[in-house]
Amino acid sequence: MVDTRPFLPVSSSDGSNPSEPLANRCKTMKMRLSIFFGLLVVGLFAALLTSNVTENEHGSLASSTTAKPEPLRRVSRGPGAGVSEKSNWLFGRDDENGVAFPWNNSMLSWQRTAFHFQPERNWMNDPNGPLFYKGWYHFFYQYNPHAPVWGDIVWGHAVSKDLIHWLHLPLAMVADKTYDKSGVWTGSATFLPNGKIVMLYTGSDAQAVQVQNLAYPADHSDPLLINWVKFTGNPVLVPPPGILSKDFRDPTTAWLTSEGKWRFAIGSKINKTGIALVYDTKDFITYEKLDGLLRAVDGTGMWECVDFFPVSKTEENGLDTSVNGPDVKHVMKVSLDDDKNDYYAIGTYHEKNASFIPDDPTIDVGIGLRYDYGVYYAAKTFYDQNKNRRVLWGWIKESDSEAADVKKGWASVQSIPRTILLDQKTGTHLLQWPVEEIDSLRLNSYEFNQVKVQAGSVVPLEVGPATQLDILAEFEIDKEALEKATGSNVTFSCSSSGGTVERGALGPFGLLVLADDSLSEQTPVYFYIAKGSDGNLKTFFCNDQSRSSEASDVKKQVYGSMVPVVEGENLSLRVLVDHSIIESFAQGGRTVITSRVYPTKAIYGAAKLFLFNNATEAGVSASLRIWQMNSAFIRPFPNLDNKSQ
Ligand code: DQQ
Repeated sequence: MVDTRPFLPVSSSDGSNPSEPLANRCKTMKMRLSIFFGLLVVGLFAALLTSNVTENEHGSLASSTTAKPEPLRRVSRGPGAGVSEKSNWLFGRDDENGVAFPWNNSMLSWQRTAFHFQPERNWMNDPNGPLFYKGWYHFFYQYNPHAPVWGDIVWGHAVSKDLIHWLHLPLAMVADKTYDKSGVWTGSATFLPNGKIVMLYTGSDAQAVQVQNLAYPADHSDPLLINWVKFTGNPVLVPPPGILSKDFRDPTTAWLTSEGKWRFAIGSKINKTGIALVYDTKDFITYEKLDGLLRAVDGTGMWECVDFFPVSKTEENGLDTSVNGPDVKHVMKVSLDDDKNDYYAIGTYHEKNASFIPDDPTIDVGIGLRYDYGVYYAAKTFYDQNKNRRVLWGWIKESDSEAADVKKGWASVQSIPRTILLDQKTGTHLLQWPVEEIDSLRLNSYEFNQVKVQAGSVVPLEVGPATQLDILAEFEIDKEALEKATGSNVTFSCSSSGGTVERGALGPFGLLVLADDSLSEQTPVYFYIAKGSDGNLKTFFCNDQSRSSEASDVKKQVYGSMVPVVEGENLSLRVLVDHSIIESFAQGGRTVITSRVYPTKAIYGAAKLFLFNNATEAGVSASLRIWQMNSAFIRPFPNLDNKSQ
């Protein structure tokens, strides 16, 4: 039976100790008052500093004073243009509107991330055509240069030497042709054997028909790849018979067949069945549509941003997209337009009939495993020939209201690029891990060894301001409690649970991230172990946003899923905290959750970190290494004469 009483912080509510001598208590009171006034002055100063925000292109400002609550309107963005909904609907029903929290400027300014990729302003969505060329990592992305909402989509472009510090370049492609007049949508890069690059992308044409177009760098000797040429024969592909004009988008990177042709997939649907069409080409000018499909799964709806790549069964490195053979498995990923999540399956690619067969059809693509159980969509990998690894990018949208995005003048971030490998221990999962370059942002570190966290307790971790952190943690659970706990056939799931207030014998326990001192705001990142009636243990990894903010106009779900724990492994997690984003990785990245959170109090110096254990029986012991994280340099490329097209 679970106990659903909320757990309490270990200290009493005002924090004073009645057994303390009066003189000490007065001294403590004086100290608190000076700290309070000190913080007040710092807070006012921060508000003053941040009140000078530039006007966005719609003329709206993040106001420096607390605004009155305003009603929020539901606006649809995307489906009218034939693409999935890009607007956040925070409140349940179609006719239901909510009220905006009176966000002030210092709260909104705090939300901007410090080491995740973001354009300087406005809206961003899918990653496009990532690649490494002549010493530079290139990142292209879906971008609205005019507003912090989806629309007017073109390709933004930035370069980096290390995937962490970025320099913004002029737009790579704008909507200037009839075949992409309504938007330069998602696409992928392919390297030809001569080292040249071709980019296939979807154009939403003047009639909003989805077509595929070819583009290539104007000057391959330019390491920055600033100028792009669109092929004069565009569009190279139009929707084939039987495919609706708005269901044909997002070509993958092409891979070589043994016959020496290039092959790639495009997402679509027929009725409610998600499908991936396959094309062959010798020259990227003429194309042959193959009869079969790479894969089709009933009931999954439109497939966006299909990704298809090999992973090694034996090695710890990534593979070029064209590699195949007995030591290789294939991964197919689809972004489901219907539920806005990225799903993958591991299986075998059969070149002869150009099909992908999942190892386990019960967890086929679109109905089984997800890359990330939080906010993460339209992801795309590329083979990084510089470091012999496959790198995954993913779009992390906002979980607040569009009105708040307009006030702050920006919307969306990209995940920290992640290396992606087959988990050779389980063979059933992928492992995602922040690229090693992120470690270069680590500043001073704090170590905590074997901290005992009793059932029903909270332990503060003194690490200074807790808004930019890299946390590595391992948990050992009391063995006796594990054995003693009675099993039950009640099934657990993070998303339908009550979050951390739902207590079981063996969990939840983990970290309280972005929490204020009184714990009135907190985002728990945690494990929950459920014992079945057969005595088997199942471990879940969850993220509870229900108390992440006192504001009502933000999403507050409980995210998560099961995480396999292999014999001999401790429970381990890594958490990257960067203002309004929390990326968390369990068991080396077997299960990953990204949350966007918008605290109103647990911000700046008031953001703290705690360990917690809300199990009813088991104690846990935690060992942690925590780094304060530096900010990345993300700014315009210096001294570039603005050569936009
Ligand atoms: N985003 C692009 C489309 C893609 C969608 C449009 C996925 O190409 O299907 O911005 O977020």
